[in-house]
Amino acid sequence: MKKIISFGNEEFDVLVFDKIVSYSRELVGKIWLTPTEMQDSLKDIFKTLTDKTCDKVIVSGETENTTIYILLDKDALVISPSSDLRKNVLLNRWRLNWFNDIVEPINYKVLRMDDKLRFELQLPKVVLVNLCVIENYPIPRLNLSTGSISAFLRKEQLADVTILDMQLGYTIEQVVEEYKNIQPALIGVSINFGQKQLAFDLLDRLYECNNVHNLSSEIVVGNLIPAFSPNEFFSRYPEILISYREGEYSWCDLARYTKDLIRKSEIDGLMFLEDREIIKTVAKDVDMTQVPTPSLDTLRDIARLKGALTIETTRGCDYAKCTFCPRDHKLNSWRFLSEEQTLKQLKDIINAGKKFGIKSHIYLADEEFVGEMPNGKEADRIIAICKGIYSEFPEFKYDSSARADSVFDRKKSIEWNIKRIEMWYHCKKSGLDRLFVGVESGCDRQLKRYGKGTTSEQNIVALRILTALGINIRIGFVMFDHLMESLDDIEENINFLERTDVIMQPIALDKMSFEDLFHKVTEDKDFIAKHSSGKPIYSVVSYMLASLEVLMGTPYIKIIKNLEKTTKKSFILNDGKPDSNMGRYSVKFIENKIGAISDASQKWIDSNFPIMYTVKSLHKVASIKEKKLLYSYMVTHREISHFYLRYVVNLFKGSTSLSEDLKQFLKKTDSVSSFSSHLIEVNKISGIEERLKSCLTKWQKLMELLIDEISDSLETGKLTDTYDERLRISIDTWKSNMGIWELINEQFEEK
Ligand code: B12
Ligand code: SF4
Repeated sequence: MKKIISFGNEEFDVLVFDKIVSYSRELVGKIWLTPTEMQDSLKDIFKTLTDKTCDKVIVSGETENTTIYILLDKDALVISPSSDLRKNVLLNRWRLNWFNDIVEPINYKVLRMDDKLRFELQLPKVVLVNLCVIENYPIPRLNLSTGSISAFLRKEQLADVTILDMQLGYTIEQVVEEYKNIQPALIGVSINFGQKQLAFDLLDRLYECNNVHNLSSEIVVGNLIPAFSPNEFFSRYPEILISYREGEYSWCDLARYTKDLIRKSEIDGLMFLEDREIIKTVAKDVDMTQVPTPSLDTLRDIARLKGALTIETTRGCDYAKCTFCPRDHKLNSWRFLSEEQTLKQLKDIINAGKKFGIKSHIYLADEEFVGEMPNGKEADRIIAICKGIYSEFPEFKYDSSARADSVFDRKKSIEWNIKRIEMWYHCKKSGLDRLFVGVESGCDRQLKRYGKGTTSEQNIVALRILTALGINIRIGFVMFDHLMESLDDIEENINFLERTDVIMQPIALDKMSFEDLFHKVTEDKDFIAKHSSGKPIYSVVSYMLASLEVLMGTPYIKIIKNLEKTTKKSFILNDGKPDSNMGRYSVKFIENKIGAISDASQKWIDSNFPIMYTVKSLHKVASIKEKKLLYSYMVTHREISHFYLRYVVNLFKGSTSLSEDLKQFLKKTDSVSSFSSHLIEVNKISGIEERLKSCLTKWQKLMELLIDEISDSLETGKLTDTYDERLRISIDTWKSNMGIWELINEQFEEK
């Protein structure tokens, strides 16, 4: 006998329902689809299968608990294709024990609508905007700020979220148009370093829309910049809401607030103005066991733009002692996803990425990938994740980052150190393609100022261990800092970077135990000499010639402020006020000459940043052959930058002829004599700035050779550009800016 189900005053064969459920399962498996796309598709399939037009379809939830609500007359057909409907968060808010008489897991159920269910199903519309200064970051990466908040809201079934990511080409105008169309209850803008002016442009337009079109959306800003400078936002926009720290709980509360379920003062982690006073509510740490896979709505566009995938497996940092790192917004507590969650999220992203031809290569964005658990269990956690990865995804590759003392630490036991080697071995085996190591300096005095808790010797051993395990490394290096007293510190750094006995050849571990390897790389000079790769350290520096950014809220700015008090001199420029666009202070170097060299180096970085960032971003997603070529360009750029600094330091130390290492390098481009003559000429220039400008212009000629080579490769088809020619544009821009020496972020200072 046919089994019949009543739904919306109609009778349906149960087989029809089974078909709807099975179609729904297939659809929600496409985790990159937006709820709106799923809704439209479900409306059509319902019509095809039943010949009826439903009143409305609502899709809510995320990967695991995506739920479909098909509304017809007074009923709702609720389908939860991949999880037990009895656990549905929205229905459990509706009525706690609504499934009391149902003992087995179910995937769908027809429910009679009442006012409370109708109220729960009114999901406030939320728009989340990720800003981007596209000239600086032409290649996108999955944005986790908006993706994490969106996934959390969907998982809790509290809002209907749309993500607008300017990395994908949205202009302010288009964001405003979408805002007018969607008319959300809440719009959130994520404001990162360098995006303040862009944010103001957008916020001005949004408030204007609210006035002109009578919209009543609450406007919320979050991420680092508003958290660093709330006053500035409040003085410009007194009605704005600022979310500080993690946004997940704030947004859930904001959604409840729009439905009058809670008061503003009960919203987690929020700042707002009341009677001209800033009210700041408590921000709870997000429970990591509840953190879902970030929303992948933008995945298809990221694939189109050859962008990269990224994910966080941990949050925060409990080392928290680096003097240049502000911890207020990003938290001192280290929390982690469980092994199962990590593997599940990786699987979601890899599988979805594959559908659109994105390589199985993920960039882990963790602040502190390794972390610390009681009894050194953090190494076991990572080993378990690695084993999960290589048993399930043998092709998988990922990049991550770590501090040097997460690799090697003489203060810890030998067993601890050997276990770390084992851990990094498993990381390599599970596809760790590149590890970014926060080395920061090759000079112990500077390392102390940076609060790294490491020595240059420790950095060297850590790099030897990693490279001996066959792990590709990149290192973070902050060449200049404001408290640097002499050129000797820079020279020490340069000598460190030129060392060729640190990056090792990969060692076959089939005949050597982890313990043996530990002793060999820490004690055996002959072994080290025999197995060194001969590559200089500068070839693996991520950003060459960087200066310390004295960020707001850091121990470093406190040291400077103390120095001002004790010396009664002022070092902080702009009347002691920070640049709230970059969340940092402009600080005078205690040694003028070093300040001038740092300034010129920053101009060098900025003139090359957009093109090299594009090369770097394309390298992340290129085929093996193109990857090699792009990588060689990155190394050449590093090499030119390194020797530029060697040249400048030698010049300022009074040298009148080229040093041996410089000659060796310049021979490659046949330019020894031209640089020898330049050195003589530049020595005649008296002003520091003029001398440096002359050096920059001279060395830019070598960069030009590199840019021409990149351009040739593009023209001859050795390199593939993005579909909208972002590399070509970067090359042309570089060329047209030749000889113009200015700082990128000055262009975005408030006008
Ligand atoms: C990717 C990245 C970059 C990219 C940016 C790429 C791009 N296209 O924009 C690059 C490499 C260019 C970069 C550069 C810099 N970065 Co960076 N970067 C990161 C990284 C690794 C990942 C960011 C991320 O995805 N986070 C994960 C998401 C979930 O966290 P989130 O963005 O903070 O979002 C949460 C909250 O902020 C909040 N929230 C965010 N947006 C919104 C919006 C609204 C409306 C609301 C309500 C809430 C909210 O809720 C979110 C979920 O909880 C972080 C490390 C990290 N794990 O955060 C460092 C990090 C943000 N960078 C940092 C720094 C210092 C920089 C630099 C200044 C220099 C440097 N040392 O690298 C430069 C500045 C760039 C410039 N000149 O403009 C620091 C920030 C300092 C701090 N502790 O506060 C971090 C934390 C790394 C660190 N520990 O040192 N960075
Ligand atoms: S720089 Fe990295 S290790 Fe240092 S305090 Fe910040 S997050 Fe922690």
